[in-house]
Amino acid sequence: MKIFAFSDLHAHNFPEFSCINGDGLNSRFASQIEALQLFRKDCHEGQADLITFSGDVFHLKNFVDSQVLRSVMQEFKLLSEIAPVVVCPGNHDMRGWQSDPTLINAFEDFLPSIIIPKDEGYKIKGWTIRIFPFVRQVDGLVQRLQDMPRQEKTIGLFHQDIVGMNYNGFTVIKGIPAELISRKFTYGLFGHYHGMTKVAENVYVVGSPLELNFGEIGQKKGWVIIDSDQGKIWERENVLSPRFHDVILEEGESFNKGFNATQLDRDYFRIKVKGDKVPEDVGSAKWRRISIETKNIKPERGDLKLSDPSDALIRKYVKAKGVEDKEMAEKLIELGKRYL
Ligand SMILES: [Mn+2]
Repeated sequence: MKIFAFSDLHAHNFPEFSCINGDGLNSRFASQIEALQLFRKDCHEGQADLITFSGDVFHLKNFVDSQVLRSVMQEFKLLSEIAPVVVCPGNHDMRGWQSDPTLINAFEDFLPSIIIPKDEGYKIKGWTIRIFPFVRQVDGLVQRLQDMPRQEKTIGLFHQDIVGMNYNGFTVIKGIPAELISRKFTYGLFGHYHGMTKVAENVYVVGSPLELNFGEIGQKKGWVIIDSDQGKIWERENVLSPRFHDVILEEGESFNKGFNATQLDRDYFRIKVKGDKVPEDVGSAKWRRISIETKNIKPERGDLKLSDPSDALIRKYVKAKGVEDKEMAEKLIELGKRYL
């Protein structure tokens, strides 16, 4: 049986550094959907028998934009036409502090192939998929796992921290020990931390399919594939989705060197320029992905601000709405100026 595992989609119309693309979608959300499409293509070509998701479908907990909901539901539906999709609820799938999955329950109602198994797990081809939805107090879950006999031919889906993992400069003390999962299950597939990480021979933190923000620079992104007949587990890295870059330019240093055309066109840049003069070639990359910090200038973000110089505002507006809107943009700027 071939299992394709993904996690931590965090679907959202992220406002920063985004624009509205030709399909009327938030460009950063569009990248999330594109990553799902890459995953679906891989599931299709690799003839997946089962697809697993280790938690955090939507970024926001108690609200989702109708367009985001519709697009994500559509993508999950297409996935479920390839193979059954088993979902483990993450903390972003819970309502506030309660262990109460909210929006992902809509999947169960609308898409019969989306499975959120109960305690006994989901059975397929002689295997059992068990889910362990996110809990805030991990001690009880660790105890439960310790008391459990080894689960043969079983894949455990989790959304928790793993003891000893190190991220953002701190080491996880309260979490699940990787060796416990390794001992009790044939495979363990975790969500929550967003960088793909092998934590034991048979245990993976799957990670998000693409970088979601500047905090995830350098993390490995993609999905995990298991061939349960051959006893193999491997990584599939997504090298096609946009990446984030923090760039610091010394005085007089040019920006474009060090990045290829694909990166300049596709990626998000947060540029700090030392000194007062912004190199000319900074302007040749896309406006929505650049913030500039000099001694005197505060970071500039992609959203429209009336405090921007009017020519910059027009450029941003035209970029977001299409060139034909230039006249309208100029009118709006004029209108806006009266209130400044
Ligand atoms: Mn999470």
